[in-house]
Amino acid sequence: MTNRIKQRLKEGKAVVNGWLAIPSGFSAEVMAQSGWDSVTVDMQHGVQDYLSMVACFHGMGAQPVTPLVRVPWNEPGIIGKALDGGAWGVICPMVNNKDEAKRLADACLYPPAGKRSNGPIRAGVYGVSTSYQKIANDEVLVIPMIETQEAIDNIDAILDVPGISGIYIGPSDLGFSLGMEPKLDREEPKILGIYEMLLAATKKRGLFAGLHNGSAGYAARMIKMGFRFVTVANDSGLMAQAARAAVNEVRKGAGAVAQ
Ligand code: 3PY
Ligand code: MG
Repeated sequence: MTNRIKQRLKEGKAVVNGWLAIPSGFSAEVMAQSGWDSVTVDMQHGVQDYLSMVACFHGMGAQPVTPLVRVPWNEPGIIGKALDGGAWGVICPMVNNKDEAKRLADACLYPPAGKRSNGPIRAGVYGVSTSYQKIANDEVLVIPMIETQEAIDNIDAILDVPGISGIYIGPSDLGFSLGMEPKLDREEPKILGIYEMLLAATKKRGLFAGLHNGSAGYAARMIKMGFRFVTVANDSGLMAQAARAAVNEVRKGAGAVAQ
């Protein structure tokens, strides 16, 4: 088995990524049928634990989406377990310097490239059981999140760590770190300037840049700007949005009796 989004990125195509906060294999199944290229289980801020991550991977298994995880922190124990459980890429929060990027790459990659421990309990049965360890280092995506001033200051050293596949920007934490409001879909010239700098720094090394977005329109704009991995909101946000719109439409359409 190969990592389909890795192929897409190689071809210069954009990856449209779904995001799972809801700890349910069924909602993962529904999301996976919606046309995303990859779907990420969010163990940092989503209401997800290890077993719900595995349930979400089961739910998306029948669809041609690449299963990814955002781990809660840069900690080799959970990173190894997430990969063993079937993630084909790790998005890791708050990677701020070269040592932290190296720690992430070491946790994601088998020796000699890294220090990942052998035992792909579920990943190994993805139809290629005996050769998973041979292909894992080539297929697994190692994606540090860039979301602080410190990470911006150290970006060259972070990107030069062997094994890093690309970056994922967290706009709300980045805003916080710069003394601004924590939010997505930002328009501040300073932040857009940072995005341009990160796009140039990744492109020159053949790496991709990803971004978390709140809306489809902003995500499309960011692809045009150069991002090659965009997330749109998350399952719970999309459900709330659609539910609110349906309720409003009924009340508006039916008139006073439904107010
Ligand atoms: C952020 O905006 O800080 C994020 O981590 C998005 O997921
Ligand atoms: Mg963040």
